[in-house]
Amino acid sequence: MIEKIYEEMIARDPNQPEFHQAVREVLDSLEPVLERHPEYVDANILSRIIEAERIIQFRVPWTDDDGKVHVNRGFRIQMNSAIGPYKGGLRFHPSVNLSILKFLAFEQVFKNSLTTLPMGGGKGGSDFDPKGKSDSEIMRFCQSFILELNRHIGANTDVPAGDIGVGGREIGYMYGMYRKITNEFTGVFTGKGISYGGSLIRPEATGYGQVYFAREMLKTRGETFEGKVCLISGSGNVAQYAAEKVIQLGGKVITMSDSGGFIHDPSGINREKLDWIMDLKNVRRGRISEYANKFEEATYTAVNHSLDYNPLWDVKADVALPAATQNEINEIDAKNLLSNGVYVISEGSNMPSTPEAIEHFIDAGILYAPGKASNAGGVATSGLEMSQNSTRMNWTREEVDSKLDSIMVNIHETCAKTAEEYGHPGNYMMGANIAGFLKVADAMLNQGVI
Ligand code: NDP
Ligand code: 2IT
Repeated sequence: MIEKIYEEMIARDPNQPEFHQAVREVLDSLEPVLERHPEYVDANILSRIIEAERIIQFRVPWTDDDGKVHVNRGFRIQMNSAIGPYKGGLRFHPSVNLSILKFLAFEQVFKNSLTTLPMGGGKGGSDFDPKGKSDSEIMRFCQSFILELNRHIGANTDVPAGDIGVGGREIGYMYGMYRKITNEFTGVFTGKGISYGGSLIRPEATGYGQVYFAREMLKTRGETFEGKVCLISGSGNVAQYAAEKVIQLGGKVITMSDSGGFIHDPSGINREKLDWIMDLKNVRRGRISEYANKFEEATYTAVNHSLDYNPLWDVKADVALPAATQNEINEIDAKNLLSNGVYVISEGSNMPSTPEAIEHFIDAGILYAPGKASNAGGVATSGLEMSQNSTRMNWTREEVDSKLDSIMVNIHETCAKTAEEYGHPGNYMMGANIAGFLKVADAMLNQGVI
């Protein structure tokens, strides 16, 4: 039955490989669930859960600083609202298309369910490339994007946030335009600035949560981060705060990257060097290659597109924390990671490992956490931002961080327990997919065929 549903989906949307990949992983995990719960089969939950409730696509015209008019494409995938309003980020990157946003929205449904907070799943964005654009160009683009998207979102309908290419600056411009159009100050958007309804710890949350999850996995073997050598990919929001938390827990981060290549600093990226990277990326908006000019103990390796592997994953280490983009770890990378001694992988990016890579991790019996569990801290803290907005209260850093930490501990426990209950002990991927699915499937079942 699973095979048939999968084939029908491919026939319907043949050109969406990333979406197919995300669906395949979840469907394959659900076999033991369907055996125990024929009611999900009878209600055809699977065919319904892989079909978006609504997809919005729109034109985003904007004018650059020279007065030239450009047109990008905007999207919002409203995937599933059975357990709460649609919730998920917006991605601005030239690679954005329906396949990528549908895979992200699909993953978001299960991730949001795992957080235990009442949030459905959605995702959106544009093929707009923010690189090299001035602040005023970014502002005009964001305003044009919201001029259309505003009518489809709302604090109780759909609450967007950031993702690749969308951080505090972009959320600010979008929120400002939304507020002007609707004449309402509501909690639509998370990741807002602190002075206008944002939550403390939201910028840190995804990276911190990713490391808390890894810490929990290490705990099952009686180990800690102390002295662990860590590889991080990316140098954006998630990567920066994953690095910060690893440093705080006594680990040593030796790599970071951007789309141009990666830096390897065998002496470790310490607090002072990380501050320099944060300034480089968040203020000066420069390239990671500059790190190797500033700190001579480091080397920079440019991405070589003719290689069929990423040399970043071919460095000796204990822990890998991917935090850049989808499919950044392929089968060769997985083999390299394993042969270099990596035995903890906690995904910050969404779907960073190809199915072949995941198979190697699971076969090797290492501590492997899929993104929908280990990167859920970001959206969980978005959920906490929504709660604070609804009650018009603000929690302290310590309060939010402690709630985030408990949520990550809870997700870890749920994944571990569910994997065991369904006959796959130690397999966090099975645990995450099954536990995430069960809550949404039950809600769909109870709410009838809608
Ligand atoms: P940012 O835009 O802040 O940073 C992205 C980083 O990844 C940059 O260093 C970027 O390099 C690099 N990168 C992006 N695309 C590619 C690519 N195609 N090849 C190589 N490197 C690439 O995004 P975030 O840190 O927010 O997101 C990183 C990952 O984490 C994404 O997969 C996102 O979906 C996921 N995630 C984010 C959450 C959040 O709260 N922000 C929550 C959960 C998951 P460059 O600057 O050169 O493009
Ligand atoms: O992939 C993700 O979970 C995010 N980009 C964060 C979504 C959110 O709504 O905070």
